[in-house]
Amino acid sequence: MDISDLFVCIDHVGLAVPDMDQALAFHVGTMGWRLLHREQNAEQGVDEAMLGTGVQGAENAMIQLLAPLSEESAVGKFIAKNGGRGGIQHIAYRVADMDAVDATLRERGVALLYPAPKTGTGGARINFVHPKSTGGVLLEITQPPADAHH
Ligand code: V0V
Ligand code: CO
Repeated sequence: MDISDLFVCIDHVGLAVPDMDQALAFHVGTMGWRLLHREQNAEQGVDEAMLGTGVQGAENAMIQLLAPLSEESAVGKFIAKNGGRGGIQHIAYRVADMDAVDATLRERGVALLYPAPKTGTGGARINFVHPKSTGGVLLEITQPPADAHH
């Protein structure tokens, strides 16, 4: 299958942050990005804030601030390896049909982290490709729910 048409856009860039309050003060207070959504995702081990910019109500660029819920979580380990500092933890591609993209990537030998998609921000379906298979960048694939605003 040609999956090129199924990649819609970069949904968000995920930033690991050691301190959510400080990160919000900078990205929202100083930079003026809008706070679109707050959520805790216990399965992913993150406290999350989705920020956006662009036309209000139709933000076309998003960043996801991720503070770890524990040291053993993916984001906790990332920050520890980075000397206690934050950084770019992942890039998320939005797809129109997760099942089709998932199946085609597997056929092409890509090792997705989860055997089936898990629940992400706002009820999205998410999966990841390990940085070892991508040249060093953790890639997320996300399909937002049909009624998502962003
Ligand atoms: C680890 N490595 C990374 C990396 N994390 N490289 C680039 N970006 C990252 N984020 C490198 C690390 O430096 C080592 O390189 C190597 O990978 C170690 O592999 P590992 O032993 O498997 O490392 P771990 O235990 O740190 O785990 C890495 C993975 C973990 C990718 C398996 O982070 C994971 O399960 N991620 C998926 C879940 C996740 O990230 N959730 C948080 C976002 P050397 O030293 O060997 O060269 S949640 C989210 O985005 C949501 C909810 C949403 O958007 O909806
Ligand atoms: Co993400």
